[in-house]
Amino acid sequence: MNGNRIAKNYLVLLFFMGGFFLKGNTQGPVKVILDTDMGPDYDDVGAIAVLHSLADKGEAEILATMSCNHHYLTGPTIELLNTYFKRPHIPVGVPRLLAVSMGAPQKWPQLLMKSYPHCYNSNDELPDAIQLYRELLAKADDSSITVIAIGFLTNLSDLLRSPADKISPMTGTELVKKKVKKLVSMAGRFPVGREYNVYKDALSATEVINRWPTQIYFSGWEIGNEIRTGLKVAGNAQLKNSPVKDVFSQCIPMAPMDSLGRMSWDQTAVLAGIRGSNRYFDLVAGRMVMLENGKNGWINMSDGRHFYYVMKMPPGKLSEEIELLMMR
Ligand SMILES: [Ca+2]
Repeated sequence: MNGNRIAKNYLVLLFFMGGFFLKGNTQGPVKVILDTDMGPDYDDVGAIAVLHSLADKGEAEILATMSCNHHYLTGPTIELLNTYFKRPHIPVGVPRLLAVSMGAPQKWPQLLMKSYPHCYNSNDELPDAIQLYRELLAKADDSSITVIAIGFLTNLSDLLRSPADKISPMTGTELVKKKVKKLVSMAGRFPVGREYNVYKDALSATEVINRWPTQIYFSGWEIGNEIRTGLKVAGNAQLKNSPVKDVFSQCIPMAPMDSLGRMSWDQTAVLAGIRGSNRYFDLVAGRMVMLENGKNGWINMSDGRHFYYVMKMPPGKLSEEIELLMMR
């Protein structure tokens, strides 16, 4: 009798576990293309660490990592970091058309290039980002790709403008509409303001804001500004031979404003892009609009296709969660 009850309970447990795993398998990891400026600020290093941590946990599948920044070291730095995180084969695309070129004032990419294995020394050795986007989207399932942009919107604008070619009979806009599920972008200030990723290439930002055919989720300047990370990474004695630690250790002491840790703009977009925003942020629906001089504004619309995040989780708690992922 007792044995029967144990067997019955075991079967019930298996039933619920089966349901759990079945649900997990049907959802699967989020298929991500990351688009980063990897240079001017070092939150991109924290963001790519978060991305790889979430991939390690089975929550994300990284299809490609793109640079939107012409600076010659951006592509090699991205490849170096992918290699460090044991994913050296992730394709890296770089801009071939007009793009902003911005190096790092703290010279951290040069530091990494001296210290860690990498295959490339210049963007000239890497493929065109737009071609790579088109190839990946052409072979993707419908509405299957999440694009996470943590830099200028240059590549995404060029992708929208790309014509049909031998890769696909669809234009870039048609490919995005069919294959992309959503865009999550660290860009803008809300409800109104002027933010670096927007004003540095305002023409591209305008194109994407006006023409991108899927939902766009914006993690604005005001979100990442509240979330400080990097001190625990820099002070973690157990973390050895880590490019993430090296960058934060080198850069944080160079700016008094970073004494509480570096602002974590880009990590927020990666985290919410993969896990969804619900646990971390409330959403405001509407439409982002471009104003003069690279400023953006906002129009509230209940049926809007754009959303901006508003802090829900206390910033200190979110900082802890992000920094744990950066140290994984
Ligand atoms: Ca960035």
